[in-house]
Amino acid sequence: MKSLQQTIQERILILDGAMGTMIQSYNLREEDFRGTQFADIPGLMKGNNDILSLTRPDVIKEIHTKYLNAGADIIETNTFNAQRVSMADYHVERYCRLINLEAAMIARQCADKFTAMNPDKPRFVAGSVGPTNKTLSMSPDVNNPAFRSLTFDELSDAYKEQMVALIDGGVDALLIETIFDTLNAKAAVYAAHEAMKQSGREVPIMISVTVSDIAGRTLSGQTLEAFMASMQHVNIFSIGLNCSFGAKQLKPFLETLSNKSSYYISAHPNAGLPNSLGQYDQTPEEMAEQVAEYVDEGLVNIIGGCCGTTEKYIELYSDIIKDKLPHVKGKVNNNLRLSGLELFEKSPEINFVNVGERCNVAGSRKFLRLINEKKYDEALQIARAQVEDGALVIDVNMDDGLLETKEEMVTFLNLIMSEPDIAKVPIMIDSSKWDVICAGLKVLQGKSIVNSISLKEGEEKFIEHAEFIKRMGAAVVVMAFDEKGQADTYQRKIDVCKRAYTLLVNKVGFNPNDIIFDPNVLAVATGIEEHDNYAVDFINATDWIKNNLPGAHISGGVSNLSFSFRGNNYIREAMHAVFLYHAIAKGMDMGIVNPATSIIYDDIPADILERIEDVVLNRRKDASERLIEIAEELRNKETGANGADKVAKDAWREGASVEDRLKYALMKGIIDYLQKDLDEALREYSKAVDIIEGPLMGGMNKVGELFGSGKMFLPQVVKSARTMKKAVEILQPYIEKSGSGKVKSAGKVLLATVKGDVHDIGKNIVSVVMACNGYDIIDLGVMVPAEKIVEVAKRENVDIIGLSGLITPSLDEMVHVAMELQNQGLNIPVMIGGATTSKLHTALKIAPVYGAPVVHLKDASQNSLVASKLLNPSQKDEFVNRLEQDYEELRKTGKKNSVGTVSLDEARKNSLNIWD
Ligand code: THG
Repeated sequence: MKSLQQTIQERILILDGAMGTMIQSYNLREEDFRGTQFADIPGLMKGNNDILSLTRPDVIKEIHTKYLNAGADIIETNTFNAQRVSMADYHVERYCRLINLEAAMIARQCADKFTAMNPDKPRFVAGSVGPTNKTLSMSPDVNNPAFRSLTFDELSDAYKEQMVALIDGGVDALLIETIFDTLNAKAAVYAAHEAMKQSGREVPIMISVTVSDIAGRTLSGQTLEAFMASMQHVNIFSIGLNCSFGAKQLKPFLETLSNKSSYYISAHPNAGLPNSLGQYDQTPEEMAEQVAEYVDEGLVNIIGGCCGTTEKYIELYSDIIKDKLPHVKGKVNNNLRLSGLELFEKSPEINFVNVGERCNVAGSRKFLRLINEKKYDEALQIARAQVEDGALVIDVNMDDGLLETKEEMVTFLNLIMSEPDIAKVPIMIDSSKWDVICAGLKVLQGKSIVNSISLKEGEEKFIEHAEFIKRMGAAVVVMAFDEKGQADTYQRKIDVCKRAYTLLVNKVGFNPNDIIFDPNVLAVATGIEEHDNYAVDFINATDWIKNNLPGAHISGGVSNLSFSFRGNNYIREAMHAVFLYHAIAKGMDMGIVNPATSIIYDDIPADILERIEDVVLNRRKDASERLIEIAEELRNKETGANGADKVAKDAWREGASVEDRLKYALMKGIIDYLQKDLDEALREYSKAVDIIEGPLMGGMNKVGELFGSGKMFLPQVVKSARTMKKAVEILQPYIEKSGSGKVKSAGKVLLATVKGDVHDIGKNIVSVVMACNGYDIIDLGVMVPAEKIVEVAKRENVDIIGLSGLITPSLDEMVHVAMELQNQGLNIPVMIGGATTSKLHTALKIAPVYGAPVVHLKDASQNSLVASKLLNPSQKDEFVNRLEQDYEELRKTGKKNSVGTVSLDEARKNSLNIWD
């Protein structure tokens, strides 16, 4: 007999319909449910469908038989609620093993009977595992958001008991379904692994989520993409959606799963939406018509039904799938994926991920005090402020000798989960205590980062910890420590990291992209000569790791670097900016930092910069003394307590014109003085619009330039963009009052990721940055066919078209789009961007087929600048001429190498010279 794994490659499989709806039609009474076995159990038994496998097995058998007759390839056991947690409601928790065993055997017998009748159509049994009646990620008590009615361990134990019985009873797969809380699902997959180990048999794991709102989030608030990141560690056979809505409303979410995963896809929707009485009245024919769309569009491998469906619905499926091809599993890139409520994907466009360091009792006196005093609201405020300041991940550390470390970690993480504006980002669980890390992992539904493990206690512990982290689905920071201690030289750092990498990848099977090395940021300028080369060693080790340990990321606790300058925040922050500038250039892609920092490399005055670089790059023997000297001078200028902060913080305002202040505020993303400065500007300028087009735009252009040259990183750019938005909001009423209506649009821009490509991070960044620069954006999303681009470009009369793509086939598709534009006689400039695109390819392949300018852009910071040149009649010709000359040059030199052999880096280098 063919296995489930073989059969699914050949055709679309039919899953059965609802068990509950069918049971209802039998109008069973309390005695039916209770039987003789449970006569003495207190309370009501009616409604406990799962007990019927023991008390009315004839009914269950008949229902399975009806579905098998209707053509179901897979039937589900009658065990949706059959674990201790739910069964406790009926006081029958001690019968869980029996219920599951019996249910699995009934289904097994029914399926085998049908297989025997027609071996060409083998029938399978999926063990149904529901979400239980409790949720691990939310508090049932409104007054106590940190409270949970159940723990991860309790739930996974309950699931394990159920699953062992299902496997023992002979199921072909486990279907973890109607998932509304990812943490419950994580407990289920954890249990599945344990159950398979115990029963000695592996079965495929099928996952099915239910979305709770039309935005497509789970009840516990995750987006589907965040959910998939949380489940990335599981060897998933199929992923899908069930319950929630009818087939029609579920379709867009099914498309998300199909496009963004590499699993088989299942769907078992409800029979439409419930009416006001909670009944489902979509007819089998109506439902079949909607499900047929899934099939026709190649979205699914398994189709079935949930609430409201019966065998009448399922029997129509055979016709729908006849001669239709099953969904072909997608491919996903191997970027590091993390999640909170939302997905965070570290794509190549994101050059640096800043992890907020402030929720650390050892790193912030204020945070320590708040936790000590149990002022959790204020402590949460610190987390929120970091997210607002652009932190992409939040580090949480409760390691303090006088705190109940584990309890505080759990409480704080639970509290974060009830604050969507914080919980949207992934968490970094920071502790040197293993039990604290375990406890943290067991309360987070997202895919988190464990910070950290190391070889300091030897290989055995290291492997054991790594295996657990892998099973809990987290990424990991590995500190460059070993049995001898902290790796403090270049050679030690790379040796330890290499050893850890080999163990993780070869022994543990850890995903290399989930490994984040921390080669130890140690304090420099301490006066101890051995410390002088610490930053250089870190930077060089970073370079080595990037080139030798494929997939691994590099992080570090940046603020450690400047401990010797405690009290002098300006020097400290300037040192961090310098360090990051050099380390990011070598591939440091993550860092634990203070996200509120406002100092960027470029504004450090030359004399200070020189002395800091002397220290960081260890360029001269007396570097430390010279930096201390200048730091003292700075301090002497300060007045009063807290002077360091004050002077460094507000010095930029003194003596500066209102234009310069606005520009500065934009660059730094400081909103504190916007209202004040804009009020002042409004008195000076006759038109509010001029403030936007003058100083504000000037500031944004500067941001673009700095980003382009690696002196600002993405979160800072986004912060600037947000500040711009805020400024425009403040000015909007004045613009409206003056009658000039809206701010004059800088131009209308159509953006699209081309057909065949689903990547949109880069494009979305372009969209944000351009919108903040006053462009009207029409974003057509991903997988956009050429015809659609042409149609919308014409209809909306756009000024510029931006095409994005990340995968190689997108290059050809871009050529195709350009040809279509040409065929339709359009003359709209095109901007090209995305990881595989290059100036060389644009020059050789795209520009030649289209009459209007086609400009390749290196990153999102360039678009606004280039667009403004293209749309400004006085600049356009010169720009286009230079572009054409440049392309001509590239065509001459580039062809020699042929496109295929020019590396992306070379192509990138070539593209640097045009807009500077
Ligand atoms: N690597 C990894 N994790 C880490 C570190 C690391 N976690 C902790 C730490 N190092 C990174 N976090 C901080 C947080 C704050 C400070 C330094 C590192 C800091 N705080 C101020 C000080 O001590 O002077 C306190 C300021 C205040 O009280 O507000 O510098 O290296 N993997």
